[in-house]
Amino acid sequence: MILYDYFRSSASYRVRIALNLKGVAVERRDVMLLENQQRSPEHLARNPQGFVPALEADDGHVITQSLAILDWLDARYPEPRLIPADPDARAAALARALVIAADTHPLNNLRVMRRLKDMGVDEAGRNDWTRHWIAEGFTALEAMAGESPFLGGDAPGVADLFLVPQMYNARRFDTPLAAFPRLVAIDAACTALPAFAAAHPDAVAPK
Ligand SMILES: N[C@@H](CCC(=O)N[C@@H](CS)C(=O)NCC(=O)O)C(=O)O
Repeated sequence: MILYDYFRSSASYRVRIALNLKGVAVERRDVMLLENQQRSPEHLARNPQGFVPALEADDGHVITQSLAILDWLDARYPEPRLIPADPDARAAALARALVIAADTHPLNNLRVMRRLKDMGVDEAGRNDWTRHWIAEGFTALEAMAGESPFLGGDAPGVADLFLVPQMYNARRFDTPLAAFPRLVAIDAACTALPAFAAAHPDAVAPK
């Protein structure tokens, strides 16, 4: 399998963690976002949205959207399970993941930042925008976090795979985190695990 990836892409970081947790080896290929390789005809043929990640399965078919990739990995490589089977637990886990996937991360994507720049928003304004929407998402997720060591309960689950990369982004943009003690603790519990550490952007950055 081939993972079309970018070291700093938080959506790709989710998939890297899942692959590591499941012990699935892939070939990583960097799509250099700052060089606009995601808009190349070659990449658009893989993913018409012009995003990473894209996972090319061994039979050559390509899966896009990180949550769809995680769901596919769960079906193909069931252990450890990331998305619970029980309907109530499944809905709760996906709701937490989607706070980040649907309502936080898309607001600070590269294309959104570029659009804000084109509209005359300076770097300070763009960074403020990013911090604002992360804080909004984290405020809700903190209230949804519960008391378990991980968002997934006693073991990492799908929502943890969305939290950790978003926390990395939050720190990159100096987002104040004092209001989110549960999320900070869960992030620390996750990042202490080898599967998360090996997926960190610094661990996979091009040399
Ligand atoms: N909902 C998509 C989001 C993917 C996404 O936003 N990828 C970013 C990197 S984290 C990207 O490729 N951005 C390129 C751009 O904005 O031009 C997913 O979860 O896979």
